[in-house]
Amino acid sequence: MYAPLSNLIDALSLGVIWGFETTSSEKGGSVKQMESSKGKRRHFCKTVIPVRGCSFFILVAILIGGGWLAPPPAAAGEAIINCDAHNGICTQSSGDLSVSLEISPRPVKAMQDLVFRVTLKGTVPASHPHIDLGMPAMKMGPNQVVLKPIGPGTYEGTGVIVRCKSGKRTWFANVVVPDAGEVKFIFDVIY
Ligand SMILES: [Cu+2]
Repeated sequence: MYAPLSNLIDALSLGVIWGFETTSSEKGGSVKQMESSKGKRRHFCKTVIPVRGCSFFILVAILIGGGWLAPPPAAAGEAIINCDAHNGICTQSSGDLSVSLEISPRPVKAMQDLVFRVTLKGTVPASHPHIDLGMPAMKMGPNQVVLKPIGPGTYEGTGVIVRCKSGKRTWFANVVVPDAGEVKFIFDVIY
């Protein structure tokens, strides 16, 4: 949603740096050291391109720069990965609740039985937690992992992460703890 704005800012800063460097390398003593940045830009326009097209040139540069610097559309809505599930246990807190998630076997692959182990600290849930699996900014259909207690504050259940037709590999496991909160682990899987 905010990509066009950030592209514009990127393009503007790139244009300013480019203009500044071009001016600096070309001034060769003829341009005074203390001139304002506005003066530098005018100098850049006069030397590099005819004055008349300067504003238009800058506008076009911004548009082209924005296009070149734009991340692929796929990356725009991507959530930030906050768990390296291939490496071991991930832990997150929400208020008094501390939630650890371990997925095995590792590395974590799609289309195979996975064991999800959740360990809670600081909160005794009203009932057993569960996990909702999904993909950021995508509707993948319900995929819930039922968890059963295997020890004090520790729960386990099995589930399968499917292969997304889009080719994206970023999934989340939203651990829902009844009456205590929820924590979302975002991680990459292997297809
Ligand atoms: Cu998907």
